Amino acid sequence: MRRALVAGNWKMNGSTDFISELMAELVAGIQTSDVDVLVCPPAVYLSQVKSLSSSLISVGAQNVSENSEGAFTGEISLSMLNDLGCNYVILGHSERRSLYAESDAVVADKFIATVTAGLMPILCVGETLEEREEGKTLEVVGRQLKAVIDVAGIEAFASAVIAYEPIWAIGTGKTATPDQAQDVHAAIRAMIAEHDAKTASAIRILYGGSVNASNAAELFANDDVDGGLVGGASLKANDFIAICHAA
Ligand code: G2H
Repeated sequence: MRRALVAGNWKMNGSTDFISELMAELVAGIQTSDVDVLVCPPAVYLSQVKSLSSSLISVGAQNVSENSEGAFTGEISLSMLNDLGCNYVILGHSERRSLYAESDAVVADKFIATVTAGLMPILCVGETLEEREEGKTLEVVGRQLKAVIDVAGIEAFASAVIAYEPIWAIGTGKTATPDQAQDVHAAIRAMIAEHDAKTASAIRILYGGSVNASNAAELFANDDVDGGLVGGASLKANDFIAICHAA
């Protein structure tokens, strides 16, 4: 039985005042330990969020450097995230891949570095609308996964989470149907099973892309959907709390 995870990806949003209010509401509203809850604020607010969080809400980063330390202006290391008490890092989000040219190879290096540092990567995969319409969804998702498995080895997935985020559903209000999500999640699990059946049945596969308080329950009801990676709706306390309760 896999434990559900609901992760909030705040992206480049927030301020100290906004975060104080949001965290107070989340801490008050999230009293259940039936589901793992995670928030991923912008890096400059990680300390603030960690200090305001409860034992029921983990804190993670939206990105990390594959390098350990040194002359990498603007980057953040895994030892810094460890130092702040972060447990998770989102890797290979489509915004990182498309806007900051993160290749499959770079994502694989970040994945290995994250697992080695003892943090849990949330590896994002997903296709564009054009790729879906051309019937290439599984080819694209398979390529993105293979790039990491080839470099990191399947063993590294024992301490990882995968997030399926169809790019056409991100921030568009257009959600994959529960069936579309289930089909791809099952295919991802089967791809992992080709390497190791035990890892495949244990790994959590989150759905991301316009998850909200109204559609979360039907998405999470699918056998292979183990929670969500939530963007816009994670900035509204009541919505995020409702999504956590739906998992
Ligand atoms: C996908 C998702 C969070 P949103 O990027 O990773 O964002 O829920 O706003 O579509």
